[in-house]
Amino acid sequence: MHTDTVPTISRHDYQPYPYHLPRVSLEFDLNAAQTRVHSRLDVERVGDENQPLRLNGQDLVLESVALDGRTLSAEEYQLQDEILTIFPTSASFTLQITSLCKPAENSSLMGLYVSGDKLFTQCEAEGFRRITWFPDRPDVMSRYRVTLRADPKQYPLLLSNGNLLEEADLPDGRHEAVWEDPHPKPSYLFALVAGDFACREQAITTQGKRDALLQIYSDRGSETKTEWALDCLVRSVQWDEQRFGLELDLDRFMVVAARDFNMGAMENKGLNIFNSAYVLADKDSATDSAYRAIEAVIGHEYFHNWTGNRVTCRDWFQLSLKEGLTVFRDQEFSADMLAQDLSGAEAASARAVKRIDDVSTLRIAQFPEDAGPMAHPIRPESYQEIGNFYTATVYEKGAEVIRMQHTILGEAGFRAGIDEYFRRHDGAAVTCDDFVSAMESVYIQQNPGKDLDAFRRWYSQAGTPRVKVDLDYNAETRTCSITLGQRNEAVGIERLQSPLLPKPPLHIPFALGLLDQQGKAIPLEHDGKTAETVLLELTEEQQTWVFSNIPQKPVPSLLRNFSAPVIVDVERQEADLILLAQHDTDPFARWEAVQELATRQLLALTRSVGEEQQPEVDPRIIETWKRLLLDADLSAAYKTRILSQPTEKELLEKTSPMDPAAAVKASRHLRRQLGEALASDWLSVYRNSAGSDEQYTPDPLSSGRRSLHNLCLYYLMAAGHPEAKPLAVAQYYGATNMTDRMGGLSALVHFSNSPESQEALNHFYEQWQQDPLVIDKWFALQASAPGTTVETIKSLMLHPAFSLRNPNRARSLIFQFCMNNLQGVHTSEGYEFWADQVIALDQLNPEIAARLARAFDSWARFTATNRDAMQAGLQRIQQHPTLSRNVSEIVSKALN
Ligand code: 0A1
Ligand code: ZN
Repeated sequence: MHTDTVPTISRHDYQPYPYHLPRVSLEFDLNAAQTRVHSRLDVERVGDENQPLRLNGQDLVLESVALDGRTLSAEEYQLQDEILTIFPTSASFTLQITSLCKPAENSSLMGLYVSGDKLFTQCEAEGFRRITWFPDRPDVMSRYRVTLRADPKQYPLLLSNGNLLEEADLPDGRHEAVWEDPHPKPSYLFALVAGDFACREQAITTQGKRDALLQIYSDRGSETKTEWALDCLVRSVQWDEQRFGLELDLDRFMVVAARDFNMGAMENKGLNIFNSAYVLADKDSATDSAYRAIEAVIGHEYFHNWTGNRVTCRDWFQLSLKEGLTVFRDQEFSADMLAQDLSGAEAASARAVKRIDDVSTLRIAQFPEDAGPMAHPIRPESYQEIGNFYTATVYEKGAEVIRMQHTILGEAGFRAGIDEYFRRHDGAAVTCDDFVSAMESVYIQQNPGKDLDAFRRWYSQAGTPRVKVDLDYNAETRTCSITLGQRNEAVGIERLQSPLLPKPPLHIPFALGLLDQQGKAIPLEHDGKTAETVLLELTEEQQTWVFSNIPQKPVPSLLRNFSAPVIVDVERQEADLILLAQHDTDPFARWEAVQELATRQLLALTRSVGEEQQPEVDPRIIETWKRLLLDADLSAAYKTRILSQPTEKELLEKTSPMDPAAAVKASRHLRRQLGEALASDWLSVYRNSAGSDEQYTPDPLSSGRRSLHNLCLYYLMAAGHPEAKPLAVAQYYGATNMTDRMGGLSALVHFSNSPESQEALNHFYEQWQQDPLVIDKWFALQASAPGTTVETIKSLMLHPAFSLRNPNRARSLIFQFCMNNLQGVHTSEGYEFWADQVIALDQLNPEIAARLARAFDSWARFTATNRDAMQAGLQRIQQHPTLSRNVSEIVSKALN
């Protein structure tokens, strides 16, 4: 497939489908080599007469087509370019189609595929067409009845969406199960699973007193690791009832773990299919972060049952309708879980930990995307391959756009908006605009005469807006005026299309606080209320707000809680940042001030990287770090965040031209200096934060303690402290949970290329070789280690445990190296290796290949040597004769 032959699909070309398919009946003769699917579709015309019926199909063998029971001859239908066209003559009819697909040959993991000895499906976005001929688009919603037939020995369990109607043994030795889903759904939410599984289940009663069964299916033997996932699911059900009044609408809700899966998980109606990495956990094999990730993903998929399934997308341009909203909901769920049982400042700090993690993800993954060749609005205008638009922009920025609506409307107003959204659209396939309109109905009540017109532009503009802040203090009038100005430059494709068109202003909620010179919060009068934090709604290019009764020139605390996904431009003295680092009562802004201090220091270091001697770190930074480290009022989890310096990747993004070698060197220098200067403090905090041998739980308090413990070890190792290595060795071998064990092992592997680190790695492999998820960590750790080169990776690829076909394995070794090992990959061999792997992966799994292909999207911003080598890699990929649509779209955009 080549770029010039790939059609571009535009949002404005949407046309409703001219037929309804109220009922779909599917019969599967399941077999890994060849599965036969008989479909029976009840079809009703809704559009004009004489409209042909077009069905999608991909990699299918068509056996027969019958219209109202009469088999059609090949002349009576058209089969071309993956479209089957039928020419019906009546307004309602039934269509029966028999076709074959080949699960064992399907390495794309889309449609029906084999994983181990089991069968799974993945239909979002356009995978259903690999199962049977169908209008594979989200606005065609049907009731499904599904019959599964298979060999009972190989596939004892047969699952699909909805309720199990009957099970029977068949005369030919096979067995069958019949499922019916009472809820109409689009094809992308269809699922089936067949194989031998263990099940852990729990019966629950919902708010509305409905009985339901929650089930987690996993490989036999791993049922000991599904307790946490089930617990997360139970809490997700309760949380959605309490926070959003949304109740489970099914008698049973199933989650099935798959070893081979392209993404995190999939929200198929009543039958979620998960990457096993987001299901399986026990204290010996999963880290605290894995536990939290499972909670987030279980929550996410469960919350889709309403935001995504009950109300779905009209077309794929509306993807953020369900994804942005559902990510926002899972973020809030996780934050509420962290803050459970806490109140006041403690609860705020617990929630801030989650906010900090989410904003860091946004900045690392989404900001660069929004500044690069793949920049797109959260509601894209066009695509060649929709699989390429499951992006940080649609998901994470999409969630920020929802969060801003929450911030503007307040919790109660947002809830009223959500209620209105479901009142209007339950059971329908709708647009992002429909969502904003529901929210707007509440906004108008709150703010007569205003609307969300400027806010809607968040859905159509790409790029990260910049907000410039000017503060003017008048001692005579004791007033402080704050001027906010917004600027949103054209990015990506926008640059090519309309370089001079100014983008109209957005509606930006900007949370602000003012501190006096002693660090005390100044009460602010705004909108008839007095508060420590005010929300300024910037809707024009520039606006000024004046605050009175300000006793002295204040220090502003800006964009509190990251109230909008923007970059703040402001001139600030180090002294102000230090004051905020000590006193800001907004825990997010406080963290931000410390990050800003560290970033300034790091950038100064990158500039002097060529010099003989690297400059000493500003003693005020060390002093700030020390105070925070020893501050008894801060939680361990929060301390870990505030004392972690920005990652090498974040720093790299801020260098211009981008210079990986300088970013790596500066990062290491600062880390070492902080390690050395505070060695005795790191050591004492390390000792005081040691866990006792009491029962492990992944609760926020003890996992916070473990994270701080590991951070101390990390700085001690960075400093080359004489006690560090023995501590790391002792921690590794003496650990009673995976968080401590990984902490010890990564400290060894990252900081000492010593016999001890190799021994520990070997020991780790020996111990855990039976557990694929742990071996993923083993590969990932080596892939990201400082001394790792392309040669190391190539030899790890020859390891018997490596396989390019398993996405988790490919991610743990190849992605980890190409995306996160700046020192290893930013070499000519590194780029060459990357291009080779994109090409190799593309032959197996285009979705995964296209993600790897994006590793150097920002190549044009690098220093000349790096830039030219990356460009050559991209060109080599582009010239490959058999490129998928997925990879082709990515590289052609990157080279444009
Ligand atoms: N809707 C899922 C994401 C997902 C998308 C595509 C997939 O296959 C290629 C799988 C999952 C979610 O948001 O969790
Ligand atoms: Zn989702």
